[in-house]
Amino acid sequence: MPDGSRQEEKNWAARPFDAQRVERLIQQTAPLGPRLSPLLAQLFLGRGITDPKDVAAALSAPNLSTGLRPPEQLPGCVEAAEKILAAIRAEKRIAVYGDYDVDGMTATAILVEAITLAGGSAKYYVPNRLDEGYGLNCDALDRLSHEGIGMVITVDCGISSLKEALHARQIGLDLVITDHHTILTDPETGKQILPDAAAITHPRLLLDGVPPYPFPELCGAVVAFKLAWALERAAEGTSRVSAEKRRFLIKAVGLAALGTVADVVPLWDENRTLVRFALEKSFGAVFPSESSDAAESYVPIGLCALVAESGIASRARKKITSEDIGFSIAPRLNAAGREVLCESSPKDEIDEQNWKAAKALLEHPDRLAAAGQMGLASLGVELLVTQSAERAGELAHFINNLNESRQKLERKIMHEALEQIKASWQDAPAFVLASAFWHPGVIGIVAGRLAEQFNRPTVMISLQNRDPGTGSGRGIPDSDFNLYNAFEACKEHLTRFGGHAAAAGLGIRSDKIDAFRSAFCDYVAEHYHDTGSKTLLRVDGEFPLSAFTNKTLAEIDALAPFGADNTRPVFVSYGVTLSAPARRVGGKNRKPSGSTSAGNAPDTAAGAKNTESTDTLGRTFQAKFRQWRDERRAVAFGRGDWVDEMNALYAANAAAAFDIAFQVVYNDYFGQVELRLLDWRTSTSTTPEASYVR
Ligand SMILES: [Mn+2]
Repeated sequence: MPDGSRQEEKNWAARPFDAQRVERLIQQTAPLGPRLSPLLAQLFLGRGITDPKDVAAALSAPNLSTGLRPPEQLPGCVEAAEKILAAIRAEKRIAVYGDYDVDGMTATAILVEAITLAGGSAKYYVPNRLDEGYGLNCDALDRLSHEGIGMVITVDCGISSLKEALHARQIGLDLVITDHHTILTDPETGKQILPDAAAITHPRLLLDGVPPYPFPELCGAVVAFKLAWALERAAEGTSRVSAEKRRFLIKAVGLAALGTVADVVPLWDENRTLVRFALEKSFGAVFPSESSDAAESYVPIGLCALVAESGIASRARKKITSEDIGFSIAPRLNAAGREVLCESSPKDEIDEQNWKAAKALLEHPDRLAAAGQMGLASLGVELLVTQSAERAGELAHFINNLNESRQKLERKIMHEALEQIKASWQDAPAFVLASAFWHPGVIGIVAGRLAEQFNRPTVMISLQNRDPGTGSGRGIPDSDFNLYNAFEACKEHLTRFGGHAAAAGLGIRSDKIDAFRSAFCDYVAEHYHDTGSKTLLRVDGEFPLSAFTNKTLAEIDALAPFGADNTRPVFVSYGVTLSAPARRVGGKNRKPSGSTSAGNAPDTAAGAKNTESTDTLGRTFQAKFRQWRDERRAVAFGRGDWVDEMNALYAANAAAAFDIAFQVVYNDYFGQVELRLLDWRTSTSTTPEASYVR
């Protein structure tokens, strides 16, 4: 760089800090529990948690009976449980109709097992993403009805299926809808438009005279979990359930936690309690060990097998983290639902082998019988419900291989999308990209990565073997921009749309794409006031390198689990120098040596805010930073490009000072804390020590 300086890539935005409030919070919480360190107090305050009681609650052991609202509070939940129990007692055959993402798969597994435990017989049906698409469809309902199914329970879908609900009624199917997606509203009256079903449970459902649910940010699997809880209570006829049912509910909390982390709902309130409980209790025996007794485990055996396949169990680890779920487990399960292999898709040798394995697994005679031709997502559900260790092993191995096919497809699509942007849309306020060569199951992940990288709302449309095409959009994390509303405003160009503020899907005819693009870009230009092309990096605090020790890390972990709306804290240190030139490590497609407990080489969950940078952007940056007598190892996955940049500055001046932004993680391999470098600049601080917060 000609002037020997370097600017940060992201906007570093400090969370509010006030030394007096830090001190006050420490004093106020002292009687309620262990004394807070200034760092931890600052983390809470910076995240808007100011009430000492909330701080104490966040730090105390997760408790389901005080930390979760009972199912009676969830709108429609008890009524749905009663309808299901009546169907069980009438010996109706029941099908749980799910979705092909982790939230849908775990929700399906929870209810299938709950109905069985309550004395009923349940099948599951997971639509094929490519052939059927998301949500209920009339053909599937017809097939289920022909198979003798008398009741269909939707999970993670169904709330906007007005037409399909009418069809179900016409063919005599009882329909129970459980969902968490956006409810249609009448623009004139503002009233909710609901499908005609026997019962509906949904956290945003407004019932006459009933106050709205206080924390509507539940994922589909948690809605299913609450219904399962209500069902076991109703079946038992008391609010205390048997030991067997209690065991099941603890296991179901684990499944619901997978859905919660994978669906990127905020990890606060009930969601945080649930995930913390799952990590400590439900997943207590997820890693194989001599002492663990299968009968004592609350983990589905298929999940244990998948964890073993994923490689995260290979280190001396006692516990699984939310980041393990988000970056390792969820992407693997999701890979099944992406249908990356299908009859018509082009295959290399490895894909060909995987496709043969898929067909053999789908045709297995012991397979839980299910209606129609389901896709590979049904294997993900089977992994979660199977009782056979052998079958669990086969499925886990297959799903792990499938994840590699997914990564390969994703790299190719990312590359082509970047080419399109470079060629035509560099200055557009939002991206609407389309291709007939993009696999519709993978476009959502790429849209999420582009939205984050360019700080612009992104819609990716696949026209592969289809017109209307399938589109998947992602909004901007940490912003007020609402993607669902944007689609609503442009709906004249769409054949269908649905979803949430941050992630939504659509259908569109190829001849409407240009018109949609200009309408969507106009909407974005008007409604999204971006802070420039840089993405926002929220900084929790500024501390010297010496502050980051194993003890500090334990304090930081008190805020865990980290994920949506509760991101792993980010710190900055000013005026650090390199101890030696930075190095590039790891092969192009290999994980760096020494995996860390805060996630291995990151692997993206659907819609997760973190981008998968490991395999696609290059090798890993590694360096040691020094500040006075303190030295810390730092890595940045996929940022091999930083090595040359930083070393050029170091070569010009070995005392060159940098300001670095990073997260702190524990490296199991080296047994010490290390920094996960997120951004850096040449130091602008002349007397850095003067500005430290100690
Ligand atoms: Mn969901």
